[in-house]
Amino acid sequence: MSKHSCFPKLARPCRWSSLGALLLGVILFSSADSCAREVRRTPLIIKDGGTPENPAVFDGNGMVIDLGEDISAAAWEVAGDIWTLRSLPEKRVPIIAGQYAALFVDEQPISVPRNLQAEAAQPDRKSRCYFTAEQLRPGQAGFSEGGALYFRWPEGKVPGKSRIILPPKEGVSAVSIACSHVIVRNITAKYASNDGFNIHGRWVGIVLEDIKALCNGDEGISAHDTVEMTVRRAEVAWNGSASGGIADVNQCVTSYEECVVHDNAGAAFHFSGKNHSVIRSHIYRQKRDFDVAKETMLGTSGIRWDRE
Ligand SMILES: [Ca+2]
Repeated sequence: MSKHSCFPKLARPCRWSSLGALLLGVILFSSADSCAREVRRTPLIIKDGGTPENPAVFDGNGMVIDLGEDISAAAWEVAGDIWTLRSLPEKRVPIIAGQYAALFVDEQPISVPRNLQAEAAQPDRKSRCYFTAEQLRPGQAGFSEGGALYFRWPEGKVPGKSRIILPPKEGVSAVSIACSHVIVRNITAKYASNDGFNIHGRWVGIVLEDIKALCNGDEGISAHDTVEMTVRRAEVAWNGSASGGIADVNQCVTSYEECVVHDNAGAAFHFSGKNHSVIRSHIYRQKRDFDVAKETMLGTSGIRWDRE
């Protein structure tokens, strides 16, 4: 396990004068402070687990994984609240419609709706038909035949006054976990094109604690396959997935405790795995709290849902 270390290594022991002790305090304090704001710009893959009795611990110490690119100053063509970018940054192609956020205005995910009427006329272009700029509602985006990206500014954001953030190319998650018996804590994952925290496979004994999953193109947290995972004290917000801020699927078994889930584009929780529980959690500014597939088990208690 590559453990993250905050503090500078002190080469050899020495006796401290009170001034020295004070200086050390300042160094350690400022080091801890800057560490708390460390921003990592590349995905993190956690591969080293422990045992059921002795799980490995990956403590991010407040690390922020931010995969977004600020394209506010790109060559936007402005027509009122419709903004168009004629050419996407290098290696970017139009994303499919109906699932992910194409970009973010500050924290707000900008969705790409499917144009089902156009798809009916072009069945070979499933999820590849977009609305024209004029047809978009606030907070929606689309792509032209030539690959231009356009969007209508969301309500509550003044055109030109907010940052426009582009997630990386399709399919990139901020944190991937590929091992069993691991506790992952104190990490904020934002602006991935796929999930903030993504877990695939047959891993068991995964615990996420005191994490934030904000502004990811797909879900904030998503467990797949036969993963068994517990999440405690997570904030999951402004994620762009049409499914949910959290989407646990396939045959996974997951439980959530003391989580806060708000402002996600889909439901707060989408469950289509085997068995799930959510207790003592707060949901707000969500059109839907739980979206649960047939045959999937869900137990809840102590849920507060404020429908603002
Ligand atoms: Ca996903």
